[in-house]
Amino acid sequence: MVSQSLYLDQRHAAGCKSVLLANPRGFCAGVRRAIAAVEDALAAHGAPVYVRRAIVHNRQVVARLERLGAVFVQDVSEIPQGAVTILSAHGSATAVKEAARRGKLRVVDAICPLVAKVHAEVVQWHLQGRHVVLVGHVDHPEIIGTIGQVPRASISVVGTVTDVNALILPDDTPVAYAVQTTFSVGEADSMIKAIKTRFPDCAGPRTSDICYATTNRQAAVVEIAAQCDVVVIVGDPMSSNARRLVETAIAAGCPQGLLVEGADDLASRFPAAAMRVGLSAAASAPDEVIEEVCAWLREHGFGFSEVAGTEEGMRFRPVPVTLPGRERSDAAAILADIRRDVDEAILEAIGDMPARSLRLADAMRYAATSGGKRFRAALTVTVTQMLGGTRSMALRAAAAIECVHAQSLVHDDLPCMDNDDLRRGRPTAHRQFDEATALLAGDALLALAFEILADPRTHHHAGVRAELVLRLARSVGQDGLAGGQMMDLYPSEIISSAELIACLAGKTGSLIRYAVEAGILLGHADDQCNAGLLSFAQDLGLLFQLQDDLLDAVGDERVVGKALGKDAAKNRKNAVSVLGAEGAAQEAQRLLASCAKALEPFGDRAACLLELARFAARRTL
Ligand code: GRG
Repeated sequence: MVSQSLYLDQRHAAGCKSVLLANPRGFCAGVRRAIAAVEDALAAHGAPVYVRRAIVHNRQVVARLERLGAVFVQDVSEIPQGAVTILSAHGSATAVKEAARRGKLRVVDAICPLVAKVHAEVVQWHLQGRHVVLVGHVDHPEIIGTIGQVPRASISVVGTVTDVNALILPDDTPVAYAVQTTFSVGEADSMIKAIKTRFPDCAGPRTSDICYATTNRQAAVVEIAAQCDVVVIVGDPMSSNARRLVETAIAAGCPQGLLVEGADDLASRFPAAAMRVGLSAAASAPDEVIEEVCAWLREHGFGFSEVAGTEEGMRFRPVPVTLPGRERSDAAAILADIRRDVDEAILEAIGDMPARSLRLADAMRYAATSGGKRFRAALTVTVTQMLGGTRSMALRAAAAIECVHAQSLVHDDLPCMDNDDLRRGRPTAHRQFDEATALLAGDALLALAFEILADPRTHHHAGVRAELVLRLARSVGQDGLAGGQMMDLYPSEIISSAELIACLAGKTGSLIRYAVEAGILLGHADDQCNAGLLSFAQDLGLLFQLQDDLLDAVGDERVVGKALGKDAAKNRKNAVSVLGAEGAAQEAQRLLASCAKALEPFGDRAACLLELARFAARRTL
């Protein structure tokens, strides 16, 4: 850390414009979990799902989820009876849950587990006959939710030491204190002291209520603040933890703190004389917005260095989104379950080595872990497990496959191919970064896929690893993705159904087939099993692309998260233009029946696989 500071000072002495990145910054585990809950609920139940209040305090996050089909409301009374309803990460009062129950809403509670801990403590203190003194901002949703756990007269909110002294309570009242999870660490300390001084019979939580993410982000800002002319915090003005970071920077000796929503906001308010810039981001600020801000600073001549910071290993179990009441989508549960693990495996493989290009790694992470159904990954893991192989090996192969898939999407979106601006509800990689970076990120992801497969951690047997590598090479080359994409870009004037099938089987089917093949290689299959599964994989690949073409013709852009109707607009050949919408839908049903037949010999063991095939046929994103 010392060396980082020295480095910054030397750059400054040499007249360089420098950015010092605070570490950690950006999304915390609770925010990731809450956002994933909305995405998972959309995948499980289809759009719309209703979300009471901002799921986390960030407009860009909310806008992206709206594009995917989430509808945000202020009050549960606005939600139609029976609808899937998500309660925000800040936590909700019991009266809100009661109203949701009366409205027969199907509720998924995305409350941050660390806020839930505070709720539980507050209820306990109340049951023990203590008056609760809650340290926090009275109008913040988290505080409103926490107050709503107990009768109103049994809890008081204090925002300053003056508030503590002004409480109308006898000094010998048995009290207990609780703290808003995003409060300032320093201010909370002095207020807790004041509470204990005034009320000698005072209980408190065993571990701090202020969450690890707030504590770490504030400490990281303190570390850099005194070395900077300005500390820029990326975040939304409605975010409490973002505003605390600005205050923390100023309290720690930086002359100026700037809360910016994104690059445009920074451009309009950036102090022209600033040479030494500190940069951090709220726990609800998305990576792509942080990257946008970094890009602006880079374009304006700033070089970057980063403090070592605290490693954050916090992981929460996903919010369960399967609900009683209507048809339950088991496929959604399988996909949600695999998504976390596969994202982790990809992030680990991309790594975090400071000697490498940060921008390339950022673009790789952006392309490979920003959403996506993880359908191919789910196939590999499901087939491997069905055949008695181990999940950890399957996850590595699945990560490799999703890296290739991400590469193909990045390249497919480039101006020289489909020229798309939106993918998975976010700007495409070349829009978010630039064309050269997107191209290189794709190349690096493809190389990484082979590296993962060739690594002994994927399989102890070199022969199996070689086979995994060889078959992947074939799946992406002339007889696979690249070949299929060429047929798509340069079709014959009159396309036969054989050509159509070859194109679909290449550009989409080959990787889906490979996902199953990888599972076969990692599990233990005999030749007969093998043949049945390969026939299943062949049909599933075609089915998946047929449904994609149907979605392009009749899907909902907000749900799919990308521009639709492009094939018809560009007069491109696809399953719908060749077979007609009805013909394509019938063919999809025929392929689904064929998938089911191929799985019959496996009986119940193949239930998850069959569920994934059904998902491919009815998916809306
Ligand atoms: C891999 C060497 C190499 C070249 C790539 C650009 C290209 C050549 C091929 C394009 C292949 C392509 C994009 C086919 C479409 C496949 C498809 C249906 C994509 C959508 O898949 P989903 O729905 O996406 O699984 P998510 O976002 O859920 O991951």
